[in-house]
Amino acid sequence: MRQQFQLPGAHSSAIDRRLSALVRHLGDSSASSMESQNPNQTIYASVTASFNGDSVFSNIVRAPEDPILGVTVAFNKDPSPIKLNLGVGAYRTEEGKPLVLNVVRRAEQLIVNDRSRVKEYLPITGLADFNKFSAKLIFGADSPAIQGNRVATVQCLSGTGSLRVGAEFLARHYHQRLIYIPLPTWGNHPKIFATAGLSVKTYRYYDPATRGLNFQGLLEDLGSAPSGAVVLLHACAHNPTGVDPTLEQWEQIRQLMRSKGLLPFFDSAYQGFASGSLDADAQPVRMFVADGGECLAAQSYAKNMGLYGERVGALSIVCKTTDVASRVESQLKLVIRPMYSSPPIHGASIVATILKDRDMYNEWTVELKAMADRIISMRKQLFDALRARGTPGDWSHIIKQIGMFTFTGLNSEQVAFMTNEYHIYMTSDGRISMAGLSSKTVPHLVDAIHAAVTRVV
Ligand code: KET
Repeated sequence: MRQQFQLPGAHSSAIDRRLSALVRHLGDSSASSMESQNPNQTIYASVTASFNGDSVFSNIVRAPEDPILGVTVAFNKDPSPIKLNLGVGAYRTEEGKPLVLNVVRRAEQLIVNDRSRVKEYLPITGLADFNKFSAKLIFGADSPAIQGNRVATVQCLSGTGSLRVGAEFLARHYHQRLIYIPLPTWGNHPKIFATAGLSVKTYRYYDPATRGLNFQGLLEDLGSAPSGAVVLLHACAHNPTGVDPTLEQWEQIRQLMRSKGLLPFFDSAYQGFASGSLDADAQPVRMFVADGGECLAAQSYAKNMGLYGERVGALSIVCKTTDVASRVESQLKLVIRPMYSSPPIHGASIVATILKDRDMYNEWTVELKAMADRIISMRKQLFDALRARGTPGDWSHIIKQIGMFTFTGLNSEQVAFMTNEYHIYMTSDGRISMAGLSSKTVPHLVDAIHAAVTRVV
C-alpha cells in the first residue's frame, strides 16, 4: 500500500493529487507520516494557505463563455423589449415560446399516473426499451443489424453525452486515435473528442463561395485520411451550415469510406428536422448499415422530441457479429460507470412510452412535422422579406439550406452590429436559428440584416 501511492510535490500531476486524496480518505498512515517529514510537499499545504488568507483557487483564470450557450447568457442580461435570441438551436412557437409537445405531456401523464413505477436506479446501460426503440428509430425496424442482433445501444445524456461516451470508448479500445470532423462543425465536437484523448483533424465540407457543399474537397480530404481513421458525419441537417450531401453524394462518401476502412461516427441530433420525416432523415445512416459494415451513431431527443433539458439520447455501435456487440457493450459499461454510474429515468421513460405505442408515435410524427414545416416557412418568409426590401446579396441559400439553422454568410462584425444596434443575438459565425424566428419578428431581423450588409463591410 505504502509503495503504491505517492504524495504529491509542489508540481505534482492531477492524477498524483487524486491518488493522494484517496490515500488520505482511506486513512493510510503513510500519508500523515510523510507529511510530518516534509510539510511543504503534502496535500495539506494548500489547506493551510487558505487559512492564511488567499483562496486556494486565486490563480484560476476566468474562462470565456461557451460560443453558443454564452449567447443565451448575454441575451438574458439584455433588458430591451425587442431583443431576439437566434443563438441556441431550440425550437420556439410563433409566439416565441418554448414548446412542450402534446404527446410528451400525454406520456408524462401516463408515467405519473402509473403507481407501479418506482425510482430505482436504471442499469448502467439505461432503460432497455428505450435502447431497443431508439436503435429501431435510427436504423429502421427492418435493419439487418438489428435483426442480426449486432447493435450495442446504451442510453446516454442526450447527444453530447452519447458522443462523449463513444469518444471515450474509441480512445480506449480503437486502434486509430484520429478523428476527422467537418469544417465547420458544431463547436462542441472538437472539444468532446479532444477531451476524450483523440486527435482531431478537419475535412473540407462547406464552400463559402457557393454557400453549398465542397464535395470535391470532402472527397480529397477523406481520400487522403489514413486507413482506419474515424470520420464524424452529421446524419442530417448539418450544423451550422444547413448543407447536406445528396443521397448520390452520400453513396459516394460511403464507397470511399468503406474502401479505405474509415470508421463512420454519425451525430444524429436533428432526425426529423431536416425533411420532416424521421425515415428520410435517417437514410444516410441506413445506407452505411445496409452494407454490413460497422459504425457508431449518437442520437439526441433534445430537438425532435423537445426534451432538451431532460438530457435523453443514445449511443449505438453497429458491429459485425452478436458476440462483438456484446463485448463492446460490456466495455461501454466500464466507460459509463465511473462517469455518472447510470443515466436518468424520466426522459427515457417518456421516449420509450411514445416509441412503443403506435398511436403516440403517430402523434409525435405529426407534431414533429409541424415544427419542421414552421421552420421551412420561416425560411421562405425571411427570404421573401429580404428580396422585397432589396437587401444586397443573393439570399437563396436561406431557402436551400435545411434543418434548424441558416448559415447567413454575415461576418462577426456584422453580427456584433446586429446585436448592439438591434438586440438580435446569434453566434458570431453568422448562424441563425430559424426555429427562434416567427412571422412577427421577421421584419425586425430584415431591418437588422439590411443595415448590417449596407453599413458594415
Ligand atoms: N450534435 C449537434 C450537431 C448539435 O447541434 C447539438 C446541439 C448536439 C449534438 C447536442 O445536443 P444535446 O442537447 O446534447 O442532445 N446543438 C445546439 C445546442 C448546443 O450547442 O448545445 C446548438 O448548436 O445550438
